[in-house]
This record gives sequence, structure tokens and C-alpha cells, in this order.
Amino acid sequence: MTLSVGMLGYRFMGRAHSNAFARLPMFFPDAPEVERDVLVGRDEAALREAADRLGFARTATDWREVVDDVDVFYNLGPNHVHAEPTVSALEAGTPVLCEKPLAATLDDAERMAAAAERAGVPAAIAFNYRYIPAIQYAKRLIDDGILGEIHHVRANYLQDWLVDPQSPWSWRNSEELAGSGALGDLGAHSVDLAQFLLGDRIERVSGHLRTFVDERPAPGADGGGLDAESRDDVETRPVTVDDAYSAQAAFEGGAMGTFEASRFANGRKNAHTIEVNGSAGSLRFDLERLNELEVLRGDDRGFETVLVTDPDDPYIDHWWPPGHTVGWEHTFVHEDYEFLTAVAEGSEYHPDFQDGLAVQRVLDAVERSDETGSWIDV
Ligand code: 4PW
Repeated sequence: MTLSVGMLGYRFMGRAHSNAFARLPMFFPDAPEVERDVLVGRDEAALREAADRLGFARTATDWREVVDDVDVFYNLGPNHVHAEPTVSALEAGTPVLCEKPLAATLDDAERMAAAAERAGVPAAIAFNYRYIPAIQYAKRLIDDGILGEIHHVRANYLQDWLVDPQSPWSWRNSEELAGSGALGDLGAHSVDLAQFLLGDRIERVSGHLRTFVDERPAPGADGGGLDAESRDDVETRPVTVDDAYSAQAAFEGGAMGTFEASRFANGRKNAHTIEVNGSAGSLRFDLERLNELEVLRGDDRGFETVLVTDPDDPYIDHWWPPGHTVGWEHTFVHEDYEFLTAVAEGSEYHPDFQDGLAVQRVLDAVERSDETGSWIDV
């Protein structure tokens, strides 16, 4: 089966998913064929250049012309453009994959989840880190009861691209465009991974948010962001989101959660760790060593480091022989494989908009907790 794809956004995530589309026929020959049909954006010249580079046949500057004209719609735009195009696509019966967090506001996330329920087609939230082989291995250990009763989950996601006060402003620094800062951009991944691994939901939180630098130089043509150049020769723009957050969480099943994310963790580029402690064992994952999982299996000999690259490990048989590692970009290949297969087969897909909404409720509760100085029910 061939699926035509319309894709809004062509920068960081646009490159990641386009790369995945190109890899799929080589490494996942049973995946539906992807026709990179139409790329959507506002800047016509940049759009044309991106379409040529990323392999899209056409371009469009209005998503309204696209959402009901393709088999699948990828919404990879900034958070404030998640809701409207996505809801329109779903109303046209077009399956959607939307980048995380689901929306800039809880209201929009609820609207999107309701539209997905009504549409009854796959609506994916792009929590790509679920698709790391070592994370799926960890999930199996927890589901098989190897860790026993879970007491703790501890996750932090650390970057440092804003520690320099001259690092340019980008949409990720704007409440209107992004919703929140490190909380939504990074914390959304940690909260989803924790809820996914434990198979449990967070029921209440206590949160703390902090903005360290209140204004930044306006961006150049690259729009600012994780890999933008520092500059000090231009006007400034206000930073209206958090640079860092921390939160404590209580899970419905009784586990305790501790979460942290920052864009000011000097020296940390994309350090996402998650540790789970149970009555019979523990595990620890570190995104910067993503082929490994540290596992404690109930004896007191300490953690062993499992290299998750065997042919019977999740997705590995599609790639290389044992020990020939996979990387960050492979998470998108696995994600798109599962999502597009669900679209072709008309089957259920997770993580879906309900999973995205569950995370958004936690993010919203963390912000309200910071405002009120009290624990908040999710
Ligand atoms: O997955 C991460 C994101 O959620 C990425 O590595 C960069 O940081 C881009 O946005 C966030």
C-alpha cells in the first residue's frame, strides 16, 4: 500500500521524519510505501529548498489545501500550530502524527483528543523515545514483573543550549508559541516515558518552575533554537516560559516520581535519564548511551550493563549484527514504521492523543502547582 504524506514543518523534526521515510523501504520492507507528497510552510523559498532536500514532490503555503488531500498528515510545526491543522485533518478523516507536547494549552490538547475520538483514525503523539530498543526492553522487564512492585521512578532531561544569555530567542522561549519551556519540551518526554514504563498514571504533583534569563537577542534567519549561533548585535525579545522545572509526583498505583528538566544544565547536551526502582530490582537508562540498559535483578551483586543490540531485542533484527549500535535517528524510523503500519491496517496505535492529553494534564498541573505553591490533582 502507498500512503501519501503531507508534512507541516521542515526543520529539526522535518529532517528527522524525512530521514525515517527514506530508511523505511531499505530496512522495514514490510512497511507501507511512503509518497513524500507535499511539504507545508510559510517561507516559499526556504520551503522549496527544503522540499528538494527532503524529497517532497510539492509545496504548499496553506495547510488547509493539504489536510484532506493526503493519506496522512504530519504536524511538526511549533506547538501553537498543533491544534487547528490537526483538528481539521481529523475532521477530514485524515490520520495525523503530531509532535510533542500535544498542544501549547490544555484546552487545545483536549480539543485535539476529542477530535481524534470522533475521527476514529490513528492519531499519534510523537513520543519517539518509547521506540528506543533499550526502553522497550525495560518495558518488558517491568511488565514481566522482574522489578517487582515499583516504588520509585526518577527522570531528568538536561540540555544547556540556553545557559549563554546571548543564545538567541526562539519560539521555544515564548509562552504564546510553545505553552511552556523545558517543562513541555523536555518534561513531556520524561512524564510519558514514566507513565509508559510503569503502565500507570500520575494522580498529583508538586512543581517548581524557574526562568533564569528574561530576554534574549532576536533570532537570525535560522529562527534560533538548539543549534543557533550566539549573537549580541540585535534587538531582544522577552522569555515568557520556564528555563527549568522540577516536580514530585504521586502515581495512582502508589509509586513516587521525581522529575527535572533544564536548558541550563551546563555541559549536558541531550542527557535524558530514567531510573526505576522496584522491590525485586531496578533499571536505569541514559539517552546518551542509548544502546545500553543498567539492570539490577534482585540479587545484591549490583547493576549489570545489558547491551540491547541482539537480534531478538526490539527492532534490532531490522538493522545490524549484535554490537553494531543504533542511534537517536532510529527512534523516528521505528515510530513511523509503527504509525504508518497502523494507518495502513486501520489498527489501534499508541502513544495516541489520549496518551498525549494525559501528559498535558500533568504539565498543566505542574504549572498550577508552581503558581499556587501547593500539590495539585491531575
Ligand atoms: O527530543 C528532544 C526534544 O523534545 C530533542 O532532542 C530536542 O529537544 C528538540 O526538542 C527537544
